[in-house]
Amino acid sequence: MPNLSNTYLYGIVDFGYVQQADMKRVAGELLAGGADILQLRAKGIPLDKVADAARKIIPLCKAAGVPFILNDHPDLAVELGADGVHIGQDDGSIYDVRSRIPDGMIIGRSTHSLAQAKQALTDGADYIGFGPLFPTPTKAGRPAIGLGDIAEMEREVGSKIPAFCIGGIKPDNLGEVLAAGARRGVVVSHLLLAGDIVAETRTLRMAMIR
Ligand code: TZP
Ligand code: MG
Repeated sequence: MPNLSNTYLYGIVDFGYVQQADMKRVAGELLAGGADILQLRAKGIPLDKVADAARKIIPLCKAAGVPFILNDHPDLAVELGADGVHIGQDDGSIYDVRSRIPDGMIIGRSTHSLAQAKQALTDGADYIGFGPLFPTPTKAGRPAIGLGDIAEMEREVGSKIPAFCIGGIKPDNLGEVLAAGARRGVVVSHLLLAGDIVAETRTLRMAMIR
């Protein structure tokens, strides 16, 4: 299994912000800026388009030595040779997904509370997402959980598996997220909408490493 211990910034190429024709370029820019993990997220997109984008991104990730994670679609993730699959709370049990993928493939789980984070650890997730910390257009309608549980989540879960805080993280609130105890983060819209994705990714990652 790819080693996730030295990971800080998790980048996501999201069809909600990136056109099919730009997938490869944007993935390349996130990687050039130093993203430590890369996910392809494609909500409501036909599987052939998801596969097409993934096949363009995977060689870039391999060349950069960065794990490639597919959001949803465990069977497609296996077929594509992805390093891992990311599943939400409504995507079935980690146990079930584990039974459908080869040994050594990463399973990431979205969590939206301390209780869900602890449960994901118990269930054998390889990493978690924890949020949304702030309201975000990327997951509209999902209530923000705030920063209050980050420290305990890091103590109880983040000390055992990587835990990526997510949701509305931007340069102007990253300081308070880190001060609340976060050690890793996912940034989607701020990076995908940036004028210079490489520079913005580099800047955020350096701020996370401290
Ligand atoms: N899960 C929880 S919040 C979120 C996801 C996928 C969206 C994060 O995107 P952004 O644009 O960085 O707020
Ligand atoms: Mg899902």
